[in-house]
Amino acid sequence: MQTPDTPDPLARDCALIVLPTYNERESLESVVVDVLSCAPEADILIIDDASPDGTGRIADALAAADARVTVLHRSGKLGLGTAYIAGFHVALERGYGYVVEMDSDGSHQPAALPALLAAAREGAGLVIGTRWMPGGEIVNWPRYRRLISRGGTAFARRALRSQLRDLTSGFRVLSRETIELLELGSIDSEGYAFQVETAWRIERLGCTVAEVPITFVERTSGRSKMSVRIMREAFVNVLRWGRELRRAGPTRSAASPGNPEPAAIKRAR
Ligand SMILES: Nc1nc2c(ncn2[C@@H]2O[C@H](COP(=O)(O)OP(=O)(O)OP(=O)(O)O)[C@@H](O)[C@H]2O)c(=O)[nH]1
Ligand SMILES: [Mg+2]
Repeated sequence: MQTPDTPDPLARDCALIVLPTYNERESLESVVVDVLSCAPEADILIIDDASPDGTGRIADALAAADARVTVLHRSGKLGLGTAYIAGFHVALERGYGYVVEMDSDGSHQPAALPALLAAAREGAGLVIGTRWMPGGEIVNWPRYRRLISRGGTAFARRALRSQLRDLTSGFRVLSRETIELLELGSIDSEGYAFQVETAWRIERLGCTVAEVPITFVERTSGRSKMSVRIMREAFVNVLRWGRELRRAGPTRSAASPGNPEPAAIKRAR
């Protein structure tokens, strides 16, 4: 992995786009090419968990071809949540002002990056690329996936008293300041639960959250890593956090007891 010795002060205005990969050899190259063309000022960090299909070698070739791309290789499949936490640490060390979370399977459209980054630069601590809002769309998802996503979001919103409309969306921008506020060491969930946990914690911390409509396209290659275990983790964790929230009282949050006010949400953009 390439890492500069000292953070570049100019990096404060820049974004690090974190692309976690596990067996994404068919989609990774086109995602990286499109991201670099849609957000030419940003850098990319690919985090590959020793993909058996050779995705890591493709990532290395992409890094060798363009200095904006670097790769973090991990020893095995350690989960999406820990991949993003590793990416957050790298971004803080290198001095970036923003981190983008993005899938590398083609579901998240690089063309949405300018709007997401603009919302972050306008001051939102968290920008969520949102499917379930006017202007948002899902292409080619079967009915059961829509039901799981809508049902899961409705359940989590209610249990966590959240105002966010797409708690499980994985296409996001976090500001450096927001990442510094999150206690990264205490986040233990991955998959959908990781996305719900971080969004909800940020909302409860009182950061400004912007929701920007996105079009989500079902992957056309590779295989989903969604599993019953990941869905169960999300369900169990949301129930637990909801219980802690109710015990903490009507306005106080178990996740951020010192910050009772929920976030200011910027709605449609
Ligand atoms: N490094 C790393 N990446 C992972 C891991 N699990 C999933 N990913 C990547 O995280 C992104 C999201 O995973 P997906 O399998 O697409 O999950 P999803 O988007 O919820 O499911 P689909 O909609 O079916 O694609 C993809 O780029 C995966 O390759 C992991 O354990 N480690
Ligand atoms: Mg996906």
